[in-house]
Amino acid sequence: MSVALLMGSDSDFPRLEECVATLKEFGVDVTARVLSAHRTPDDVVQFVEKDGPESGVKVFLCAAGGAAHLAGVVAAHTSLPVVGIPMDNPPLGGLDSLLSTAQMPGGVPVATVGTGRGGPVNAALLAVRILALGDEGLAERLKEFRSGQTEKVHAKDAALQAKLG
Ligand code: RP5
Repeated sequence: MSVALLMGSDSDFPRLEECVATLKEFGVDVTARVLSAHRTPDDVVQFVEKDGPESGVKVFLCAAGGAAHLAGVVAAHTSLPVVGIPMDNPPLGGLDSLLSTAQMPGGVPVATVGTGRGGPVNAALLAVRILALGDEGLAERLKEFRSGQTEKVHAKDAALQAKLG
């Protein structure tokens, strides 16, 4: 079982490194590819319909900016879950990407995360949650991650209280 992280351009990758790191932290295999809905449409279909599933891909994460149609095109060619990651590119800052990724027609779902730093991490965590439905070990690691996150916030709150006296 693995996750495919598709991006419209290599210029997206620096903002997706945390997504890859999060998947790796959970021990989830990830295949990252530059595949563009507009510039390499045939390659997208080849990967989504054939190469990806044959190599064990169960969830597609699709990052694109501007006229961000990658996630929608992927969703049109698969029944596997698709998570869209809108990139916060200039000149419009990501609202363009967010709307073009999220506003899918009924019947072709794309679960869209937010723009900005949290989006790529949340996309990875959604993929982990989906895979954890059929993997007890992964479900356990997810539980530990959530407890660790809670503890970190408690520690930050305690530090703030100590600082304020
Ligand atoms: C989108 O166009 C890509 O996902 C990227 O966010 C944006 C710009 O791509 P480049 O011109 O940097 O290749 O398709």
